[in-house]
Amino acid sequence: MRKFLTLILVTGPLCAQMDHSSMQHDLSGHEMSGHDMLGGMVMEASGTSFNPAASPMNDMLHLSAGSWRLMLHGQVFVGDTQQSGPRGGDKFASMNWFMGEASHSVWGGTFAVRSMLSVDPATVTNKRYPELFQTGETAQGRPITDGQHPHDLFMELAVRYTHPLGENKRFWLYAAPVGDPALGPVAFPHRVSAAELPQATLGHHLQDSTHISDEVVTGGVGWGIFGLEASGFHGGEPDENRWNIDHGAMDSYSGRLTVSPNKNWSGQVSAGRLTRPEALEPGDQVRTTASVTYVRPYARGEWASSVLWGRVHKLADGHKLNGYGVESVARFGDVNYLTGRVELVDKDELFAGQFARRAAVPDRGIYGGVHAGFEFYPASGDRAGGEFYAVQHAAGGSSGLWAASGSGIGVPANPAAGVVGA
Ligand SMILES: [Cu+2]
Repeated sequence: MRKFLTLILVTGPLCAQMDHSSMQHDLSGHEMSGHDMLGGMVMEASGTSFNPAASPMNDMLHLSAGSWRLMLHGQVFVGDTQQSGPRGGDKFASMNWFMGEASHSVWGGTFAVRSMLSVDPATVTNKRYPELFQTGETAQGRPITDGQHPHDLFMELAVRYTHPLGENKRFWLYAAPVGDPALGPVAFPHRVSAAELPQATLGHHLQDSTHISDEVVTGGVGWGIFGLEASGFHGGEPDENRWNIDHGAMDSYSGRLTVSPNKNWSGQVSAGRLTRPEALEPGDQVRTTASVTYVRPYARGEWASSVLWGRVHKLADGHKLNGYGVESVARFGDVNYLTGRVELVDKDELFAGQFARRAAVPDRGIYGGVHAGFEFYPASGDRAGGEFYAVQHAAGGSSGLWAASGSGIGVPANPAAGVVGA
């Protein structure tokens, strides 16, 4: 039994709430039924993925410039994580992203240009932050274990065109030198149910890690409550240089079926074939994911939850990894949050030699993580927060148990204190 402490991450949705009236107008002008959500601009989180229509939008900034509509959105998390011990580490870091989208009516449809940026490469030093049992991608030329890589400066650079096809139907085209193909749930940084949990899911590389891919082209059709999409993209994960835009052949493909029966629910199943996703690992992967997200608004808040599953089949040796997760965030009293996540994830590169021997020795290791946190904004507008973080694993032979507890203390000076909850 090993103990460590996590004290982490106080955040500010770096957003304002101006000009809510234009938003209201759009929402009230339409019956927000399934077909309006599918492909609808307001619902899109990253790439062409959807959060349910009932997701809170009070932290987006909507403006207009002439006949263009502008939408700005962003989040900044700053904090210190302490996961001391042989596998862990401590770090002061910031995770953040900023998104801007401009849209315009063209030929009876909507044309949109979007950019999403992150300064993670500067604010997460040495190319990783500690996260016990996390794996995926590389830092300093070696596979990352017990850590998470920062996101790229250019998370998304994309154009999209959405066009109605008569009653209840529409199609959309999306093209992005850097963007999010139709594979997986809404990526965790943008998923409504993970809105106050900046740490990556342990299942990230089994579920939604393609959210930053190169050379993405997606075509989709929406029909009633259903959306069906297909994408081509470059399968290789972003390289370690997080400041540039990578390039590669469009060598991978995916498809996704989204169902949004009403404004509260959205679910998806998707599958893709990825060519050489991991820089240091041979072989291609087939990835399959499914997820359901539910958002329930109530007076002065809402409750958002997701159930997630992702599976990677490594074609080089037939190895299969599954990751399951449940996460939830409840906002209450306008500005307070309670959030948590529980995961159970197969890992194959946590221990020396595990990757090499896994073909001969079936390793059904199960690794789980629990993230839980709370945030309160006292009347001053400062934000107090904390996170409880616990992980444990039980792997055949090399088993161990980690238990963790942490507690947060108030951290003042939310940079957006003046506008949050306005
Ligand atoms: Cu990611």
